[in-house]
Amino acid sequence: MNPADPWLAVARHAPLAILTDLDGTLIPFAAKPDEARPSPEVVGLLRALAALPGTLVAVVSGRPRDEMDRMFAEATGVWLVAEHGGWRRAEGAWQAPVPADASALDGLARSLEKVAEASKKALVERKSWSVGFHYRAVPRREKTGLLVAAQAVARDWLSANPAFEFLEGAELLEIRARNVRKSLAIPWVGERAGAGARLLALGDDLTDEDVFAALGPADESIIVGPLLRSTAARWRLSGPLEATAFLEWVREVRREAPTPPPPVLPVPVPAPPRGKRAARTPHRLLVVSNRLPSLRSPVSPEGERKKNVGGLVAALEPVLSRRGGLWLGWSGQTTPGEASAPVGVDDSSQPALAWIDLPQDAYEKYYNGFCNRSLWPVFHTFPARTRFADDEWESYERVNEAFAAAAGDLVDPTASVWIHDYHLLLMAAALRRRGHTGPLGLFLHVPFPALDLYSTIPWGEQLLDAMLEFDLVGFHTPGYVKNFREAVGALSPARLGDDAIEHRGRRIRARAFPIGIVPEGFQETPEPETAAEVAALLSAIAGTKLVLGVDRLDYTKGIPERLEAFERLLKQFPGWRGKVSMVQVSVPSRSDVPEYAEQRQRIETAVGRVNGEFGEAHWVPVRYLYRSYGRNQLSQLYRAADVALVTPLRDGMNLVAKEFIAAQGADNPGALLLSRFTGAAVELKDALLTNPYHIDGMARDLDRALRMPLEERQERHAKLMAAVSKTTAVSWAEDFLAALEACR
Ligand code: GDG
Repeated sequence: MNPADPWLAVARHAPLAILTDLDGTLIPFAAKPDEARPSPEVVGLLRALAALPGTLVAVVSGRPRDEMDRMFAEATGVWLVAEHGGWRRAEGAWQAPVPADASALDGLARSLEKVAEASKKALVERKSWSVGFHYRAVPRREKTGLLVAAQAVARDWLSANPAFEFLEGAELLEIRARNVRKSLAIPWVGERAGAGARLLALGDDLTDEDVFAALGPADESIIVGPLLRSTAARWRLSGPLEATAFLEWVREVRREAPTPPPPVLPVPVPAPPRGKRAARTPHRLLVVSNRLPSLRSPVSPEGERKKNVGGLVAALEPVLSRRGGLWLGWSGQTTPGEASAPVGVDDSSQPALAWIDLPQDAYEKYYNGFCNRSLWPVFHTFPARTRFADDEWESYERVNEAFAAAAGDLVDPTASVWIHDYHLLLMAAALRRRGHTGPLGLFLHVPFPALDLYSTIPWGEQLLDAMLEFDLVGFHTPGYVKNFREAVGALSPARLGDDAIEHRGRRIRARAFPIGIVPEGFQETPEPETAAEVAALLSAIAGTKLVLGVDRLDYTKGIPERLEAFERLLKQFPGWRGKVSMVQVSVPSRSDVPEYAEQRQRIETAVGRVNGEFGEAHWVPVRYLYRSYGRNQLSQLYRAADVALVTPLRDGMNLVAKEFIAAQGADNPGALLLSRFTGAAVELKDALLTNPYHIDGMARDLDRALRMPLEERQERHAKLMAAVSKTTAVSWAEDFLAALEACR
């Protein structure tokens, strides 16, 4: 059969209803929506098609009505659907198919306009049922910061407005009423086209997916553009030029002029393999981490989400969204018994997410056990807190297998996979056993310990052997790379070359990629309502200098030692009594691991001791907050601090140090007292470096930081800010991915 035959049958069918999106489908994107207009040729083509007998043409777009009216004034007979199905017009006046109250969007539009003010090039568009934040024209280096800020505003608003949802389009963030969708156009067009009609739908973005999914078996769907996500469309054309050429051919066929050969035909979208637990998606990049950026409960289709805060999410979300990648992680749910649940996929989120549940037993043994009571303390150089158990190691192996099985189901064996952290060190080996040939990368967010410590792991050789199945292994610092190479040299038969490790005929690259932050994300002023809470705290300590600590509650962060140093300061430098206040924010973490519960008690005892010994009616020396704050509130606290105490006993990088620097004003910046044993100390050489194991020394350093003259603080801050701006979250992710691609 000639491949054109089925398409000839579609093109000749009567009645035929053609539903097509506009931007990205018939016309290329422009920097601003009003710069993109259909050419007279495209308008003429649609008009000519609509004029043919038995042919109905509807343009189904996200644009507002007035723009549609203007663009299609000459397109007699073409039906219009505006605002993603929220308005439609055949002949006569526009009609709204669903009643919806969208007045709540006014407040959101105002907040987004404030974000857009930071860049002259961003644009907020208020439509009847949605608000759009366009950032296509924003310069590249400002884009991510702006997007992160806009996403944060939208997320907060959505949590209070569940009748609305997020849509992330092509460099457009849109918040829209949930009951307004493009697929509302299908029954409308179908009924009017008459009995026996076939529908032909063309579209390119996520909003077109519900049209594709709602079509009947005799209808045809064509996705226009590169295939970056899984789609309900059955066919694909590579871009607007091909799409218009194809429609011109349909017009010629329907005119019953001598049928010309087709200039281009849609190609089939590969079908998902049968019998798999989840359909293989077309994503070419998969990120895997133990936790997902937001936890979605599969039993909550309304998409109730708990956002996972932290630098990794801020770094990877925008990079993955832009590259059309998929992110796999644990759902946050456990299942009873041994069986693991099927893989869940949500392709409509940005980035697309996939998840597995863990059996309750695995959560205990793999996560609380081997990850957090074995690997975490060894990698952070706490041998006394480390213990190993055979059943926990076996659970770790099983969970790594389960993640690899899910990954293998989700992406093609040639796709790139980027795996994160100490939870998943065995995953590359498990994926290779399943036939994965594409590049596999690992980034370790924690330190890699020195050989004598590493050697305490009973399965250390197996772990290293599995890690050598990656093509690229990334660490925060050259010191960790050196430790890793030393362990490989001692415990594996691999050969250490200058620029790669050679093993089983493959080359493995181990390199430092220091992670960064999105500096702009810490330079925003919070909304007055959000600011009030921190303002109240600040007014309670007014008149004293603020020494600030912010950490997850973890024994690696050295919080009791820091409190002791503060206590020592008050003892040895009594002049500071009544003149300085310490605020310690401790974010609850791993509270079901005994060492963490014990640490919490130790901290609370120390706080009680200092306040009992030194407190006065008018002065509370330490304010201890066991809770988390919003990012903007955190920035507000950072900005108000005279000294940040970032004094972990050991830390892979430590993002709080970088965030504190980014939040300071250049005119009167605070001082950073930073532990030598953080990865951050390698880049932030101009901080005051301190040794958290030496309490007297730390107290002296704190005194020096509190007394540091303005000029010195400014000089140090300028250098530190340059370091923080040099490697950002996004450049980190882009650098790693570029190096991973180079392994292909
Ligand atoms: C691991 C490695 C490495 C904290 N409190 C609140 C809050 N946070 C955010 C901070 C920061 C993040 O959490 C903590 O990051 P750290 O780097 O300081 O520490 P870990 O959680 O231990 O992270 C570490 C990191 O991975 C990245 O590779 O640097 O060495 O241990 O971003 O801002 N965020 C919000 N409210 C809070 O109260 N919103």
